[in-house]
Amino acid sequence: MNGLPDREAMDREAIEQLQLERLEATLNRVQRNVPFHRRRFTEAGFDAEDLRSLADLRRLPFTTKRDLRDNHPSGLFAVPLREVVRVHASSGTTGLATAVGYTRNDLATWSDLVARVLVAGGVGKDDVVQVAFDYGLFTGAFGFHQGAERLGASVIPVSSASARRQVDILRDYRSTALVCTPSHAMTLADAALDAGIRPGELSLRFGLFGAEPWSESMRAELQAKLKLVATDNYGLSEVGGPGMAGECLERNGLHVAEDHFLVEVVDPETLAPVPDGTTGELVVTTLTREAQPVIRFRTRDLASVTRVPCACGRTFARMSRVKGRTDDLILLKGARVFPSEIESVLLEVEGTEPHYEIELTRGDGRDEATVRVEAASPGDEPLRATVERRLASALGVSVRVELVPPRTLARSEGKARRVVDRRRV
Ligand code: DLL
Repeated sequence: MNGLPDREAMDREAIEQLQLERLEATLNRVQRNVPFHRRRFTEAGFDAEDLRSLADLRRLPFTTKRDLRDNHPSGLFAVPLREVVRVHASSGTTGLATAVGYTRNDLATWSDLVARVLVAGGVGKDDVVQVAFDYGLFTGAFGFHQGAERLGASVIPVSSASARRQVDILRDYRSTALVCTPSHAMTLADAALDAGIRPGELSLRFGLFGAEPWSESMRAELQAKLKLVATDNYGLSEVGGPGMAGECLERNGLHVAEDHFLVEVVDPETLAPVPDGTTGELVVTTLTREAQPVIRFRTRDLASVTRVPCACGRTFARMSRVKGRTDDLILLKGARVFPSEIESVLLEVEGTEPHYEIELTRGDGRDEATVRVEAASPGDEPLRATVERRLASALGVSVRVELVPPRTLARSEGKARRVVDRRRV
């Protein structure tokens, strides 16, 4: 299959040579076919023919979500509409969802890339893959569906059935791999427990979770509750959806498909590149997308990248877990807090459940945060005080904690909404 281990184990020089060739082709194509990019190149005094090294890419301006919105839905297409065979869209968490087009070749590449992520996460052609993402404009379900089919696995497209029904399907169809968001996996784990189904009764072996931030403690919890090996995978619709990066079984960073994507990490304020290992904003350039290439797209996701080869033999750069989004950052009494940091603490404290919500309010001109977390004994005052103390010491700022009875916080079927911001209401 195109792009399985030999490609993923290329040496660095060969990777960079391939990237340069593909970048040259991409820049030439967008310069020729997309007025937006042509104008930006001219403004920067850049001609695609001048590209000599990967570093020359830095001469080009960044593309932002705003640029995609201004050109929605098809203004950034680099091919005529008749060559676009599929359209998906971003989830629109931070405003207007923008369209993403695919040519026939884009769909084939996408399937290969997701198949790679599945293989890296332990899945093979004998597996039964239950896809519990919502089928629709969201890229997650179709991406994994096609990737699993490409691999030759059996696909169960459950989409968004009720949690109880999904658990029955997990059991009855003996699904061996579960693909969804980590928060949804947690909902399924609880639903299994409620239905009196012990994890051992399920046939699950691998969980491929992504599309939202999660933590190592959440991984530990999911692995224990569902008796599977859980890997993280990352992507965004603007670059095609899932398939951009995924963990191998070492679970030590997400391998970026560097033959199809070029990643940079920049300081989100100065936009200057940061060294490997330093957290910054991830910037992505697509190297093979035909319908809608993106050039230096600012993802707003914060992560670091390392190019140290992995113990699994893959040489592609690895990105860290996404630490948060630049726009998720909560500024609380001068401290900078990410929801994922709160999650890590909550999951470490014995007695609380991995279901929580952070409510932000403004009282007396000051921002306040209330963390609501489910607990089996919501009246347990010492437990509440412990959580408050642990959060204060981890975050460097105090937040109010409320324990609420199990199953009282809203469950989402797709991406979890952890932060309820009432400051602007
Ligand atoms: O969420 C694509 C995807 C589908 C990835 C299925 C993985 C699995 P969007 O809806 O455009 O695309 O949302 C992209 O979700 O910029 C991140 O902020 C967040 N995100 C995606 N994967 C992860 C992850 C899909 N593994 C946005 N960890 C991205 C943290 C993630 N955040």
